Amino acid sequence: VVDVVALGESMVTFLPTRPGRLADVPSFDRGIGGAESNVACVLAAAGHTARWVGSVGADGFGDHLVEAIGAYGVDVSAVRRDPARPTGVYFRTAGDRATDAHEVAYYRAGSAASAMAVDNVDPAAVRAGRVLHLSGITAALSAGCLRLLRALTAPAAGRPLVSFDVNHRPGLWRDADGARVLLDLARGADLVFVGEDEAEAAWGLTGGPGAVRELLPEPATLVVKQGAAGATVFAREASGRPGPVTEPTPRVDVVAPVGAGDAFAAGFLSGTLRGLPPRARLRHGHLWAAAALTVPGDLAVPPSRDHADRLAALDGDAWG
Ligand code: KDG
Repeated sequence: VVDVVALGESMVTFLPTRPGRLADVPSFDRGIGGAESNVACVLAAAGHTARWVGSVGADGFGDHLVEAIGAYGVDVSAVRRDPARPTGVYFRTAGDRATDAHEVAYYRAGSAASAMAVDNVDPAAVRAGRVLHLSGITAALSAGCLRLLRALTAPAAGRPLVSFDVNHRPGLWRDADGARVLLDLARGADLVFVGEDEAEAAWGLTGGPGAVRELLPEPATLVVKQGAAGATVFAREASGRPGPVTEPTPRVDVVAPVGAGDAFAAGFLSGTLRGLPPRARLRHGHLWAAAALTVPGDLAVPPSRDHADRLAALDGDAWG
């Protein structure tokens, strides 16, 4: 049994070689991206077993994604190669360090991944993990992808623990239904990650983590990320007490926030798989996110398990 299966679209990413508007940046460095495969890569780099399920074109960019994600130690045997559709790509600008205002240009409409559907994804490969990690990005790709996510988050006997990162990407939702769809999908998951900023943008919530929990009482575990302030987990199991646990975010010199949410989810999932208590899960999430925040691309190698365990065990003052 693999620890985590992550399903979603991965893309070749193009990161600017210098700051500026997309209109002005003359050259880009190639990287790999995709929220769900990022989670799989970081988990594999930390010694967990992880599989990525996706679909890429039968093209050079598809080869690159399969090779690069495989090189992290992720099982890519269930990735589909679609001869009729291209691999998605996206470009981004460096963004403003303080505000993270950046431009993103996706070239993914009609991509191989957007054609993923209930009838072309192997259910055995998807359900083979202890955890199935999904995100709201997939729901925005096509009607077929949305039906696939609905099927995977529907109650089913013996399903793996379903982890869902809301990942609200306004640029991908052409209609107002996105907010409603994301809420419905989150309600079907066992573990949900959502940023306070996303909860405000999608659902108009401004009342902090408590307001998010009120809207989303269903998932056994709900993690509300509060950016530089901290993160709060509401966990019905594990702690034995129902109250929320909040852990401040360690201060780091941010290079680029992209990928930090994925690394956070991976760290939290790692703690979950290891049976760590809620506070330690949050700390691992923060530590792994800190690694991603301090590199320009999506992916950073997380701290080793020993190192992360030692940092997570520091007393509260080091964290507050
Ligand atoms: O979390 C990082 C992702 O946003 C990035 O890799 C691209 O998956 C991506 C998306 O759809 O925005």
